Amino acid sequence: MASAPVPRARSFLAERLAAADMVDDALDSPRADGVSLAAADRRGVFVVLEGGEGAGKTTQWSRLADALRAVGHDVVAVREPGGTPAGDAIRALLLDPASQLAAESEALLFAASRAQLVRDVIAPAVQRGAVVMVDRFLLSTYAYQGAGRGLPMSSLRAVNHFATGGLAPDLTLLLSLPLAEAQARMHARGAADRMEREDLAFHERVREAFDRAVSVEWQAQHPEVGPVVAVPAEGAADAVTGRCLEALVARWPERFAAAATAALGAL
Ligand code: Z5A
Repeated sequence: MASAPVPRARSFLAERLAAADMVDDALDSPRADGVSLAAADRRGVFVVLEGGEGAGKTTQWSRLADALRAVGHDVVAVREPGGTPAGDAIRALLLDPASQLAAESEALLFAASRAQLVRDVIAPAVQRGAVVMVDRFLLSTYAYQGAGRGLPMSSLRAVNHFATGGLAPDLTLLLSLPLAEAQARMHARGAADRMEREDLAFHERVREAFDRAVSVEWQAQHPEVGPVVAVPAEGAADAVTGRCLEALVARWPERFAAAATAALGAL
């Protein structure tokens, strides 16, 4: 008599991902601390600035926050890693050239800083209706720890879903600048941190990963990153700010048209 088919054993990875899904379910449910991470609870907007080092993200993050505040928007601007006391301590460890970190430890530390920032700052601010502007987020992990360090994307995705509770940016502005120009800006600025000291091949892999994230196909496969639009970062800072504002207006015409008109007039 033929025996009943034996169910195929699930792989170790599949078991781990199933376990991660169970945790995600718990995070997507209403939380005892009142911080809901569900998309339906958002009154504000969650905008991320991304790009390789030297592209001018931090400059634009600060200029955009100022421009939006000047016309009355409630803006919360934070950077990754950091933005909370725990995150700032993690940042110091991650960027210190003296830190000896395995790639896996590095990825987990970025995720730990992100988890704290989401719960303490981003989710509450988006819920109350603020414009939340974050200098780097999940896409940086995919570019630096995924493409740069070569860590498996499935692991980065699972760990970061746990860290973010499924909270995805509403829009990422990806500042795009030729690598040589970005590096010239960094050399002009001086002193390099632990990540910036990586070799050119590392930074080229990071750059290619950011470039891939602009495609419709890549974004369809990575809904956890949210929509990504490329913003050319060449030229004077004023011109780049203008392009960033245009991208915000294209995504949210009613919310940002007045701010953009005022800011563009003042540039
Ligand atoms: N990282 C990671 O590996 N994984 C992750 O998940 C996350 C981060 C979240 C954070 O370092 C490091 O962590 C980062 C990625 C990694 N490392 N790297 N390499 P950070 O926060 O200290 O640094 P950064 O995010 O890379 O920013 P940056 O180095 O300061 O670059 P930037 O923000 O793109 O550029 P900037 O500071 O605005 O400008 C750089 C210089 O160019 C400065 O002197 C400006 O005055 C100048 N600049 C800016 N705009 C212009 C224009 N338009 N023209 C001329 N000059 C300009």
